[in-house]
Amino acid sequence: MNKEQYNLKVRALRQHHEELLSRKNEPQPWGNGIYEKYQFPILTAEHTPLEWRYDFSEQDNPYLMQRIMMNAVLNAGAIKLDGRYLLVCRVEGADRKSFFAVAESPNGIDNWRFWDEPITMPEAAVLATNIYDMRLTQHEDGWIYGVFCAERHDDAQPGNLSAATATAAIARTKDLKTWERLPDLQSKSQQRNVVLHPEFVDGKYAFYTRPQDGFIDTGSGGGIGWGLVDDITRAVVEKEIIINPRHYHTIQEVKNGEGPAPIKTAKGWLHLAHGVRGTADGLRYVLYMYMTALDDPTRVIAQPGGWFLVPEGQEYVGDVMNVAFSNGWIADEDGRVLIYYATADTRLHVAISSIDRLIDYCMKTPEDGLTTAASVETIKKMIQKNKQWQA
Ligand code: M1P
Repeated sequence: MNKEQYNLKVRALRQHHEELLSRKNEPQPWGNGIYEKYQFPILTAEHTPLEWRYDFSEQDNPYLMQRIMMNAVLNAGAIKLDGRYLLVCRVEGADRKSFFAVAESPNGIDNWRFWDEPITMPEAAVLATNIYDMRLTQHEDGWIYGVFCAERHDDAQPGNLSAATATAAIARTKDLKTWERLPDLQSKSQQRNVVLHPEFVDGKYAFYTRPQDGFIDTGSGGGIGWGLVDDITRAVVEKEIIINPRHYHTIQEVKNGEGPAPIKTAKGWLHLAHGVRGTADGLRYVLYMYMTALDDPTRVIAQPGGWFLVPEGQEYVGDVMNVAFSNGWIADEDGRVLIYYATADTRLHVAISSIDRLIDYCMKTPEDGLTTAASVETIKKMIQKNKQWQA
């Protein structure tokens, strides 16, 4: 390739990338009335900056190869800051290491652009091998907190290369650029999917937890937990209660976990969570919702039965099939709620609803009666009610 050909190839590559980044995204027709999913994923490995992947020196990279490949963009924390829609994405490289990178959009839907460099997250006292799935909380103390999973090899099992531990790591920032790392949360068990509540409760910091016996298995961990912490700079959960339990033969039989920090509304706190069940084909991750009381965020006041959002069509396909996961949403000033969800641990999407619609969904969707008989009765009740509307 001569110099001219090389330059042409670089130009074509940049143009192709720009076309992907600036592609308009439209709502999918025929939704479910609860939210609108959008036509295209909003962020994929292909959206990451070319400068992260290509060495543009013709001398050092004469074949214009990707020198560092990216594997996925998924599970993002979300925040609207100074009018800007921002996602702290989990980006996974071809080397399986996840890192955090901020992507920004003018409307929260399309035209997402990563900031120039990934986040340099300061280390905790014990170095983590991998970090991922940040929940952002704009806390009333004035800080923006990022709580995320820190994964380390379990050195108590030296013969087992796959033995790992999961811990909730905590960092805080004012601008998503400079981060102060605080010590990891201490609790009796391993933790993943830990989320900081945005307000003080009884003068303390409050965390949604997800106690688990092992790195993957929740085991005796009964569901989404709750614990209070006196000092966020040395966060210790002494007492943990389960506020949203798992149940036999439901979408959250095997595991569940809080999604993003809950949204405060006039009718209560809106929660988005993921539920996991076993199938002959492995685990199925779906999203579900529940609401808790304004005066007591641990008291569930509504829980629609079944899932709220699942992978559909192409969304099923990817690195980890049959997974929908969310740890970020934005309650916009106009009442819209932008829900950022990942599918198959591969790519990120947006679905749009509103505070009013989500409250209506939570309060008026029948609960899971936990048996076939109860489900049939619920359906029959609606058929009966609808008789008055028939011609
Ligand atoms: O692979 C699906 C998800 O698995 C984990 O979630 P949980 O701890 O509930 O099993 C997380 O690693 C998450 O990142 C991942 O999307």
